[in-house]
Amino acid sequence: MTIAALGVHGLLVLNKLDVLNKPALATLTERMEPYRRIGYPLLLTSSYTAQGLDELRTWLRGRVSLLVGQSGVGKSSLIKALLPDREIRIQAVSQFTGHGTHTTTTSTLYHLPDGGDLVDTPGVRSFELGEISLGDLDRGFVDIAPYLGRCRFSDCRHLTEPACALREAVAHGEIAARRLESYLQLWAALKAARPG
Ligand SMILES: Nc1nc2c(ncn2[C@@H]2O[C@H](COP(=O)(O)OP(=O)(O)OP(=O)(O)O)[C@@H](O)[C@H]2O)c(=O)[nH]1
Ligand SMILES: [Mg+2]
Ligand SMILES: [Zn+2]
Repeated sequence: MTIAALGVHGLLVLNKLDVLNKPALATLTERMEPYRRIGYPLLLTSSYTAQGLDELRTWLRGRVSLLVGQSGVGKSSLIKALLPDREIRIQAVSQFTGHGTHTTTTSTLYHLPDGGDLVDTPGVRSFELGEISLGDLDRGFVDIAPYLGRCRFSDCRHLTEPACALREAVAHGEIAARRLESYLQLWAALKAARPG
């Protein structure tokens, strides 16, 4: 969402492929499908088995990239796998909480051997919307944007109103239900943050 608003390219990386069995993998790829459809390629990787790393290298070549994601998903491990000669601090996922323990605390830029740079960032635990406007939000949801302004009521909240273009698009399989949910959640959060 914010990725499109910032004007950068997004690539989704699903790491720890080695721990996924076939059904789990199928479920996850299915869940990622809406993102693939709106232009975020999905890459399956494992820093343990090196699966997908060649493809990842190809994507990273010649650009500056930023690895973002929840703590413990393996961002630093991926960088380590791409740069085996660098010492990067990697820590076990906390057995107690099951959450990552924020191993990476500052962002570090690494130069890649094939050209390009990769920035390791501390894991995201919570998500802040920061300085984005409702307009940014609308533009960020490239799958929803074409339907905005097409509801029968100009003040449609896309909840239970009749002839809501967004709900109809969901019903026709043109917008993924989860995406509309996210959009409405973020919209409500922005509204609450700056009423009026
Ligand atoms: N099974 C499996 N475990 C992995 C893989 N990559 C990383 N891990 C493990 O996941 C845990 C977290 O890895 P990190 O690389 O520190 O995760 P991170 O995303 O950098 O975490 P933060 O720095 O806290 O944001 C470590 O125990 C890694 O060994 C993988 O491909 N497969
Ligand atoms: Mg890290
Ligand atoms: Zn509507």
